[in-house]
Amino acid sequence: MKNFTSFADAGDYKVLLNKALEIKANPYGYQHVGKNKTVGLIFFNPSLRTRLSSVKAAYNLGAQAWVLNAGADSWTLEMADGAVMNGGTQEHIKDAIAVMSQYCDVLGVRTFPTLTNREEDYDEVVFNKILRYATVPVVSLESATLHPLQSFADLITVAETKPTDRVKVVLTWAPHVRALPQCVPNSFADWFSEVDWVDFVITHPQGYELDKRFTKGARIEYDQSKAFEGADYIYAKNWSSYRDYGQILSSNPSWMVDERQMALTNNGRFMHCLPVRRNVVVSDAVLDSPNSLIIQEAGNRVFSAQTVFHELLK
Ligand code: AN0
Ligand code: CP
Repeated sequence: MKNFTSFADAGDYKVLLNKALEIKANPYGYQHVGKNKTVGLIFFNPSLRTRLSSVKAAYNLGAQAWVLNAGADSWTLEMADGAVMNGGTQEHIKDAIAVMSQYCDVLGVRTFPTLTNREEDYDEVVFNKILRYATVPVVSLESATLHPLQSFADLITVAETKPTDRVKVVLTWAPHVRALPQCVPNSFADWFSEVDWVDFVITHPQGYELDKRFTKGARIEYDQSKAFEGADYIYAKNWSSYRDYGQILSSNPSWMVDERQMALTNNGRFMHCLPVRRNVVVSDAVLDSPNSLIIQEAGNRVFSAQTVFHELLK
């Protein structure tokens, strides 16, 4: 593993998954790997889980971690190549990333999409600059289009709870009041469409089709009830439209995940990456039910990050 930005970077997912389960069973057993090492974490957007689980993951490995909230804590960064910097920006991303690489052995970076310029977002213009200027391995803490540490934690969660060898996993769109990125569903599809013991189905209203690059031929079912039939796992997430880029096309409350839909599943477990708007995306009853995996899933963010840092530091 050189960098960790997508499913493709994970190599053989079965090997990585087994390593994560091994690390989870013995979280402090790899401290020789992180000894005298530093994990740097830079955030261009807010975070609760990614920030704290990455710090905890570094500590578990015996490494130190620092966090920089770009813009808020540092100089205002210029992204444009060749810019004449006589305006508001104070430091070029080229210099900032090269300098931060001097202060760590792995660099985690969170960027976010514009949701207005699809080409720029899907070309990962900002993240690719960071990959170009970093001189240490880079881990995506969520880019403009993907959130691989989340999907890896989701895979760990399904693997350790699955009731049968084969399981049906359904990714469902759900309503939200703001236009959100496609990162989490893109990434979930990027990973789960590849898992050979998962029957993967995506359900959403018309117009919410994700980029085929990530759905990779997964079954799409426009009837949410039909999709939920027999499901072992329901993974809810809102996203804005990829086709009508960044737009909210529907706020149909009947897509909110409630006990009514969960009753159609095979005693289905509920998952969400969090943060979640309660009683907009999913009802309290589902989130607080014994079948809700949301806290275990968030807990597994430590082990997805720890496994990836382990691979990059070892
Ligand atoms: C973000 C998103 O939808 O991508 C972060 C999720 C991990 N969520 C919100 O902005 C609410
Ligand atoms: N799930 C997730 O990445 O949460 P944060 O945005 O709080 O890091």
